[in-house]
Amino acid sequence: MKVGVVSDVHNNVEALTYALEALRDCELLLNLGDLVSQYRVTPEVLRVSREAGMMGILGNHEKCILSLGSAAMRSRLAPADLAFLEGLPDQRSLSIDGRQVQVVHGAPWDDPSDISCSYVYEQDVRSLNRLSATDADVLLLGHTHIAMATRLGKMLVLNPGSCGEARDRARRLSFAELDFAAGTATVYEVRAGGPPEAFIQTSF
Ligand SMILES: [Mn+2]
Repeated sequence: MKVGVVSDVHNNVEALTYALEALRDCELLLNLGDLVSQYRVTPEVLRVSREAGMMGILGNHEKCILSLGSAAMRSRLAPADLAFLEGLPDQRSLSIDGRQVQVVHGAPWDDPSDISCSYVYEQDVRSLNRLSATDADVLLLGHTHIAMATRLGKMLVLNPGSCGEARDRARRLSFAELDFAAGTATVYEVRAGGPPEAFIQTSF
């Protein structure tokens, strides 16, 4: 099965639409959270995500919108959009082609009741050591807006980067595709006016 992964879209409908077009062969589409932003929700991004049948989780921005202090923000949302956000789980555990896949926004140990999420960077040995306790074949995470693919024992840890708000040095927007039959994971850069370009490729 081919699985498309986007994270941290932050209302960027144009980049999400680009990624969905590139991922059109995928049978499953995942969104790792922060589809919208804490102080701004573009209904269009929710519509595009829903129409594509994306399976999502909460990011810290959605958790903030759903928290006690954001009643004013919630009152501005269409009921269906609010219900959509309320229906998102904090994490997901999936079985895909016989492999265990854990889907989180920041890190598996994040507290669902806390709106802050952990940042896991490739250079952060302490966090990576902590991740190695995760019982999964593939761990998908986002939040840093920086793409990463690293192996911890048998587990692939993959961050597709942000498909909406670039924060890496190359100012890249990106998304990922995992081919579970071939055992390959690829992170692609969104390139305006052209086809996506792979910049991380690994096997799992
Ligand atoms: Mn985030």
